[in-house]
Amino acid sequence: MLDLSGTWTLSDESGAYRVPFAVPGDGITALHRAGVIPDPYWGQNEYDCRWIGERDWIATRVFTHDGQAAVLAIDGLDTVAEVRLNGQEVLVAANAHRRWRVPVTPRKGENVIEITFRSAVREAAALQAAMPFRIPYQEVNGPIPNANMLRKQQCDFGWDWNIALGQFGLWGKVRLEPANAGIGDVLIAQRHLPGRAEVSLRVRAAGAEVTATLCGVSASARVIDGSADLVLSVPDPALWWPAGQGAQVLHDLTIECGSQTATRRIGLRALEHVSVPDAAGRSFSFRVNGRAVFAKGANWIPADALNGRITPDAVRDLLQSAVDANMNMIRIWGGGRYEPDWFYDLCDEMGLMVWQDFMFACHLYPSTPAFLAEVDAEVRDVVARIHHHACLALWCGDNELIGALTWFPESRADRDRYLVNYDRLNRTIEAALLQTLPDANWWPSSPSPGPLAFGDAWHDDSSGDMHFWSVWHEGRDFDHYRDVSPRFCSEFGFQSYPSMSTIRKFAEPADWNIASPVMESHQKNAGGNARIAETMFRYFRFPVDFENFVYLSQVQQGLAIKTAVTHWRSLKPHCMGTLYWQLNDTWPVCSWSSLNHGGEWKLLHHMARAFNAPVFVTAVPRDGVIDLVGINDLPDLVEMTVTAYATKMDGTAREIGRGHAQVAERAVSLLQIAAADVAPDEVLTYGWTGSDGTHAGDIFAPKPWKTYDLPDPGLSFVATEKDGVHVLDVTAKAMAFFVTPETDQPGRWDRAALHCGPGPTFRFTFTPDEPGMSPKFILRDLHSATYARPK
Ligand code: BMA
Repeated sequence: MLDLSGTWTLSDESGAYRVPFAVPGDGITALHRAGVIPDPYWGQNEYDCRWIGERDWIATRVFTHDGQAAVLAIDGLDTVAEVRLNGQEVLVAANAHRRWRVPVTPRKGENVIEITFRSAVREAAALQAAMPFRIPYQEVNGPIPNANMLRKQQCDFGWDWNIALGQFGLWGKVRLEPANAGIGDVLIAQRHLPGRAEVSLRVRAAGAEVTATLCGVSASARVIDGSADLVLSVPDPALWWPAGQGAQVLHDLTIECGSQTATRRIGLRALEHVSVPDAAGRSFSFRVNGRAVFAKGANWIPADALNGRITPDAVRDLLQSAVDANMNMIRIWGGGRYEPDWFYDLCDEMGLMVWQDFMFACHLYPSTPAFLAEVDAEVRDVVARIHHHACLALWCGDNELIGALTWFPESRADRDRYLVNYDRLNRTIEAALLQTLPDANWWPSSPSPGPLAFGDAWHDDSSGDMHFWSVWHEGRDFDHYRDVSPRFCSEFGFQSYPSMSTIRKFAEPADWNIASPVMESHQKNAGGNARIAETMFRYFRFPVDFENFVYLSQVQQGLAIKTAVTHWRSLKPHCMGTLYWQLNDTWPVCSWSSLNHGGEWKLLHHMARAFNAPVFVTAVPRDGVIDLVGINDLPDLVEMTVTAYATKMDGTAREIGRGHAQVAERAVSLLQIAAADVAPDEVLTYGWTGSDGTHAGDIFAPKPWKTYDLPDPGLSFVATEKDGVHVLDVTAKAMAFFVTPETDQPGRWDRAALHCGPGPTFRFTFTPDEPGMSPKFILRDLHSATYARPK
């Protein structure tokens, strides 16, 4: 095998530019590293970088070879490209989502490989012009037009959180393999029977016989017509579980054919997607090894807008943050990419179930024979590549394509045409998936009320999965989250500004104003900043300055999502999943994410860790009552006890009730309090314990925070350091809400947005990214953020 990763040369069609090109990587990152363009993420540089995607680029590399026949393997070619070996065309490709394997005969000695990347912007426009009828795309998610024409990461042409650069390049490895390498794709299916797991394999191989071994069990089969079928029966299998449910046991499956060996690391588990008609409509849930598992998590978008900037270490950190916030599922959203193999390895190891969309989002798509043939090949290829991962829970046809039928004048005027057009695409995906993997968990679209149902899954909460956007996109109150009872909410979100440490990476202090052109250019959802500010007026007193606006925008985002998640968890098992929009960011931007670009936690992420806790109590206000509902996601029953207090702003508290119940998989009311028991100048504070050892508490403010007169809590702290970890012991003289420590150094806090009352000490710990720093600390809380300090 000859790895062709490393430094190539990149030049443009005019010959004006010639720079080193790190492969795998993208051309824009190469131009930036060579100093030809500024950092596209800084200020408004984005707009000065758009020209790059409007021309062709040529990447070349020289290598030496022994001249034996070989296979050129390319794992990610973005997108419309011709590949030449020693001047001869060997591949014409137009799909960034596929792997390519081409037989080639290099010369003995020196060879030149050359890839011409056609301008994706021009190619997309030409394809649209050649369509039999116009295929509309969503302009708010496409400042560069016609992304829907290309099998390319759709957000590369911009999105309502993404920079629009039209990147190109090689996002996967490039190598020369010996011709006739013995083992190709391996399709793996599992069946779980009492006391054993039956693992069936279909191995594509060039050879006479294949032998496979798993957990000490071996089987062999002859190769017939290029493939061999084997069954391995594993007694008493050690099972894989999602995070929070058990261990993530992984086993090496070894496949041998002649002198060739291949391995796949698999987890043994029965992962069922359950969606059946019931009294409410149609359910939607996951069952792992026979146990119903409430899915808690978020939507995943690409780890960076530029592929060349993505590193496995940074992605590991993002996924670890998901697990640390008590998540067990991510949804790989359909406007990005199918991730590289190592991504799914990480999810296997961490117990993060993956809901995998096929890569179609928000636009309409062609159904020409050429387009569908490309989709068919893409689906078969991707499924064969990643299906064996233990984390893989669901294959979903697309993101929001059913809703999109109602978004364009063309499809509104002729729904028949565009619905049939959509169904051709959707059936192509479904058929290619199920022919490759007959037992796959398939869901036609997200959101969808169910198979062949084309209703409004943005507002109908009875069936299937729901995208509930009324609070953000329609400006409804946070309480409106409690008006719907989704079966599984796979998208709902609320924006915030990125943290100051992230803002410093793209804006000078002179631009630190919520309406400055630089801040506005880092907000891609039209009206987004106004929505954040307007919502603040509804719930809070206005923040005293820009930095406190940033902080309060994150408090507000956290409250919105907490309201949704905790309420829908209280409906368990009617509702069986909450995946908020969105976990991460592709660049520094105002968005719905809970992690800043670069991985630092926003307040929502800290709050999610608390509100996703397996044993939890939430306050549900309704009809003059506040219901304290106990939720338990652990496999075993938990005895829960809750004590409730009405608490004044100075911290004086009166006990107003106690409750107790056994909580298993169904959420249970522990205590009901008359709403009138909490006076207008009081909040409800409550603490709970569980027989599993849980000891936690929370606050519920029945009225908007702006209506409470907050005394200065006189927050103070004592900072100490041990072995590079900094400890802040915080005390308050009155109630202090959403207490958040900040530093001038990069690193991670163990918690934030904590409510502190007078009396005890509240401990926060900070682990800096680099040891040996002497960070400075400050504290923010609702009072410091919204009450002007006396001069
Ligand atoms: C959803 C997503 C994305 C979008 C988000 C915020 O519906 O599927 O298309 O970024 O809304 O508007």
